[in-house]
Amino acid sequence: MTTGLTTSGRTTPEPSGSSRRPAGRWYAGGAVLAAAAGAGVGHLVAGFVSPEASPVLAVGSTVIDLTPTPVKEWAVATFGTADKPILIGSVALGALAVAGMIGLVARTRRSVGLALLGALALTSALAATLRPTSIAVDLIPGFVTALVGVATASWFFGLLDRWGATAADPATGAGADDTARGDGSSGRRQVLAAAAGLGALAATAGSLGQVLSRAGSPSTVVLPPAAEPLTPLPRGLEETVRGISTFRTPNKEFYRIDTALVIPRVSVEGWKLTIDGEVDRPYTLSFDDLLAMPLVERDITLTCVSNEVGGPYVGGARWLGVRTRDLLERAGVRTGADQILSHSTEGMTISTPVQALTDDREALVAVAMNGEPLPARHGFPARLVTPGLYGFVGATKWLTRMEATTYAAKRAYWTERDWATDAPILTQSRIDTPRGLNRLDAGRVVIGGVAWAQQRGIAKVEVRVDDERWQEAQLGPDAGIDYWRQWFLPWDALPGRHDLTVRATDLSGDVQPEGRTAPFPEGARGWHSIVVIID
Ligand SMILES: Nc1nc2c(c(=O)[nH]1)N[C@H]1C(S)=C(S)[C@@H](COP(=O)(O)O)O[C@H]1N2
Ligand SMILES: [Mo]
Repeated sequence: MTTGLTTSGRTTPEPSGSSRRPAGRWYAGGAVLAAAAGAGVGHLVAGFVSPEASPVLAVGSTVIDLTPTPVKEWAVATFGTADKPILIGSVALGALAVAGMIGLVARTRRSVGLALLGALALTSALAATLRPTSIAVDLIPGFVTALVGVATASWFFGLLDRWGATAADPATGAGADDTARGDGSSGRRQVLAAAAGLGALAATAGSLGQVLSRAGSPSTVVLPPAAEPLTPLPRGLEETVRGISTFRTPNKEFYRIDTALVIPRVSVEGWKLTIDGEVDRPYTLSFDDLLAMPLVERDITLTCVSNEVGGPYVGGARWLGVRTRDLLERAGVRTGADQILSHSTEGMTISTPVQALTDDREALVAVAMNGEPLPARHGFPARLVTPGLYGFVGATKWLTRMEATTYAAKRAYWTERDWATDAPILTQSRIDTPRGLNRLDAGRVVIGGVAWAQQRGIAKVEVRVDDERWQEAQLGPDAGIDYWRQWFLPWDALPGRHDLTVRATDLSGDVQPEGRTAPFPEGARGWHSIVVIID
């Protein structure tokens, strides 16, 4: 047995002398396999909790988020639709290469190597939380990756150490990997079997994760065209006003608010929509039945009641869906029912006035968003979208049942938590650019942002610099009263500290009130104001 002393007799920090360990490439390879196994299991876990938080995808997405627009455009122009696979492949290869180098370190400095490997894996958890749409559970896949990666690496390195200790011939100085004699051959077999095991774990977990994150995936659904298509959305001000919210919010950037710890993965095959309660003819539809009804397109800006003045929980999208009016008329809602209590697959209940779901605003059971099937995080396969109402009273995701009832008889999830029972969206305006507390050069600055007053429409947006008079901003394209308006105002900025304030007026002539209120219980009121410093 070896004693932990090298032939020179000098004690090394590690129990067995490094010269008796297999060559560095074994450790590098082991670290690569352990990293792959960790990432594979992380990907599998992500398939359950949050596919976007899969370790490689999270890093890739954050790379995309952080890439300057010109570079992104170059990548799209150069690689076309292959840009994403290329990015993901590069991230994966890069991470494995780093893991390999860490393996070399781990050969002689075990704890440093393992710590570095853990840190590498945790980068993906960090990347996942940096995403604009991240939620707490997005941390889990990265942590699992770190745990599995470090544990399997430590185990594998241990096998290598033991192999080295038994196979090395101190007299000749033969390295373990050069010898297949004596005890060494069984050690080598063990190491190779372990390596194959790690490879298999990586591959199996990784592909299972892939299956999971695609199960019930929107990408498998083919949607029929709208019976009443809209003309394309006009070009937005984002082409000319740098830093303004895009007129249409891309699905990937659309805010996400829900109570679901794990994004429900609903398969189209098993999904049903039941319309029952106080109705004459209760019925149940399959997804195909739903798609067979007339589909209409609507441009609707969705807003969360929890959005603070100036906050991010608002987005504009083109929705495709079936009118709730058509669905409810088919069931025949009895007079007396005043609310539709909608239920989601994961148990959320949301109450919406029957009125709002049957009047001319044309609320939808939406199946697509911006030309794509609903993303899982936004309610795949079907959700409610009610123009003019905050999401918590009109935008049930993963919708599966609409129950006609009364407010007196049944209370929805948020109502039980003392939020408003009926909550029309309040008029709001937001300054997107410049950003608060930015330092800018004196001269021409374009102030720009968005304003919304769903169901009423925006008539006017005004901006005030410090205590000067209100100046009317120019409005961007108009996509109807349920959609937000972009606006901008060029400003000749003089040096100093300035307050910029915005307020909107709706088409009924009501000016947004100045006084701020908290979002609870019926939405925030008040003007958005920022401070900028001009040099
Ligand atoms: N099933 C379900 N649907 C839900 C919620 C939820 O928690 N569960 N949250 C609602 C709230 S508060 C809002 S603001 C919108 C947000 O929709 P989005 O995440 O697609 O932007 O969804 C609504 N629908
Ligand atoms: Mo919300």
